[in-house]
Amino acid sequence: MPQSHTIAGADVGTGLAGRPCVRLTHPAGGAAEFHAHGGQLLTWRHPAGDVLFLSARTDAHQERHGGIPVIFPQFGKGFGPTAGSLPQHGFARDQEWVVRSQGTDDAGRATATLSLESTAETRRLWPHDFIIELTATLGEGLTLTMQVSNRGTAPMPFSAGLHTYYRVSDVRTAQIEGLQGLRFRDNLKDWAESTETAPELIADGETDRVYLGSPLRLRLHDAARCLRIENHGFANVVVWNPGPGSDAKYDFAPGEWTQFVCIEPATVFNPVVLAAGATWRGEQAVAVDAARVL
Ligand code: TA6
Repeated sequence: MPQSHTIAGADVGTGLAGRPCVRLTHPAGGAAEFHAHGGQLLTWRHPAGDVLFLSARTDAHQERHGGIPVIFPQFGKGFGPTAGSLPQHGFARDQEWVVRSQGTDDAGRATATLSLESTAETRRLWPHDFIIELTATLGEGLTLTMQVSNRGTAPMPFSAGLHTYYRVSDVRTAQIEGLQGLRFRDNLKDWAESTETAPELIADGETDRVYLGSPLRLRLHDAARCLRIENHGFANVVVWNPGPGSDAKYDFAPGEWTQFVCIEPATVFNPVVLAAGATWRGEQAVAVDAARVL
């Protein structure tokens, strides 16, 4: 991939493990790889540094816990009567997606749309006809728009999310601003509910929380920079880091658990119920600012 980009562009090429991907480039936004495997935005190399975490290990499922895996149609192990009937976080991240279009938009940003449609295999796992269209747009910042349409004749209940792994200089000092006052449920405490009191949350030990009512704006500060994160359409935001001693479990190189925090726009507990023929839309937009001194 070129190191500097003078014009925006989106080209189909090959990425990790020789798999097809679209390479998005923009003079101010850097470069991003959008992979057909899982519909995963795997890397975003901004001129100020990598925004997304990807393990330095290449001997395992390097992409499983890095970049932005797509969650659909179940969050985690699921909730309610259908819990456990699908793989963890659903099947979309394991499917091969199709590159539908790539190019530049009217604002001169690089953009590409990948899609996943129901197949005989997905219908065996989950009895619905659907199409997901995921559009990545790279300008100064990066926007991911997830559109889910119900192509069946019955209502379609689903959960969805963008399991975003942000690279941070050290998770033990990185601060997430914008959660204060929100109710959250803690997966480490049998989903007990409390209110966030911290003006800036530091995930300095194992952390796995679902905040209720997605804030529209968050900031993630670390020693190097500040990220501005906006979520639309999702009901929740999840904050996750597996904490010390977790590297082997998640195929990370030693100490890599300190190098990321997941902040995931998601609809977790109460599924979206999409009427026949209807379309749902969720969006995550991320911009890079200069750091404030921590
Ligand atoms: O989103 C948080 C979470 O559900 C955690 O509970 C943890 O399991 C993590 O995602 C990773 O899940 P994965 O299936 O990708 O190993």
